[in-house]
Amino acid sequence: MSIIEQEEQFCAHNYHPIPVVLTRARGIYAWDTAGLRYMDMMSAYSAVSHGHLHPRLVSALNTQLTQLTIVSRAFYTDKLAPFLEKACELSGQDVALPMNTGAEAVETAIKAARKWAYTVKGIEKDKAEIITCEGNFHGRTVTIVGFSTEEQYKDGFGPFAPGFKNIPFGDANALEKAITPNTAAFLVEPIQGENGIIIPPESYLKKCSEICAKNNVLLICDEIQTGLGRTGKLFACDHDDVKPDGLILGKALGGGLLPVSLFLAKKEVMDVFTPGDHGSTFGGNPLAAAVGLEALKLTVEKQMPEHSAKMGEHFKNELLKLESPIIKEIRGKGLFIGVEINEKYTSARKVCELLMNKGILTKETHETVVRFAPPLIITKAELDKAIEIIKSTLSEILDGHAAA
Ligand code: IF1
Repeated sequence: MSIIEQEEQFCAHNYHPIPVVLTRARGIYAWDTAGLRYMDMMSAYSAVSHGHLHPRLVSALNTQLTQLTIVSRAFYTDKLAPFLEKACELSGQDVALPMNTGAEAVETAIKAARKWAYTVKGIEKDKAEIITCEGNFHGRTVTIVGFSTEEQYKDGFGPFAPGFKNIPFGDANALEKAITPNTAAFLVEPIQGENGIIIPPESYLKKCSEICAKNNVLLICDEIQTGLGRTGKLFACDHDDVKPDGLILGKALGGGLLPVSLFLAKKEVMDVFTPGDHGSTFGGNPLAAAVGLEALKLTVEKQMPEHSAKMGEHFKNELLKLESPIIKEIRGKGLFIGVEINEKYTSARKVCELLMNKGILTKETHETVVRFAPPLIITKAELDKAIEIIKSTLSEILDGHAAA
């Protein structure tokens, strides 16, 4: 029985992986069990922004592994506070609450916003509303998928939590109109990832920030995917010079080694939590804290946001130069790029499978978009190699289409 057949038999079918079996990775590369090398242009959905097994992150993990791993938050440890102070310093937030997965940090933000609404803003108990956007992706818990607009993410999982209202993404007036006296917060991705790398109009977030401030509504930005340099700034909020009332980080915060997430907020918001209100067995463990701190330091010391901006610009320009009729649109900021495929010629899935055969690994999102989000350490030469592979793949498709 092959590994793929074994996984078919023993693993739930909640994914449809690209047919490659990986066994090793380092930097921007991964190798399959046949020893073939691939460029990872997906970075585990941006969790591997530092590259696979970055030596400084592995060293931070190995050192901590010889000292202390999990003791729960029933006790203090010497690693959590330095990690959280660095995260607050870099984000300009006052306080952080450590969790593990992105969804857990989003759930934490939802709880904080609701309790702030009742205890600080004075909204009537159980009446708090949180505004979210059509096309959102904030995780897979039942609460979170309850306000998804992707039917498949909801189908069969109801009933859902009340208190959420969706508005069109990118329309600040829609936010203004949706606010009621019961609105606690506006939860938004500065750039929508899963929806296909959707960039809002210029200064959208700035306008939303002003509308929220005017209405005493918390602006909470989900930067689980866009954070830590992915879009060419340390945080995507920085493109609009916006400091949200709450910030959610995850993915790359764990250095591609383990799940680390944070909900960060101003003191007035985080103070709603009193001992026993909220928690997590693994949240804030010293292993995660040691890696998280090193991941933050590495991001800044290696100027990864600046590199991401430069490389992203180069990559987008080279893609544009291909002038391929198969490419309908190229969207993105920094190394957070989505290429919309013209369905007349082929599907995004098909493009990903052909790219795999030529040594590039990536994944489609929403049938028509090929996502390119390589580790932020990728060099110009490596990107140019990727462009060559993409170029030959697209022309093969075109020839095949012409022949057909
Ligand atoms: C899947 C993509 C999807 C996220 C944002 C919270 C979370 C995510 C902005 C939850 C997670 C992952 C989940 C994974 C595929 C991937 C993803 F956009 F990154 F490609 F689904 F949209 N906020 N995104 O992007 O974080 O609990 O997963 O740690 O669920 O298929 P998590």
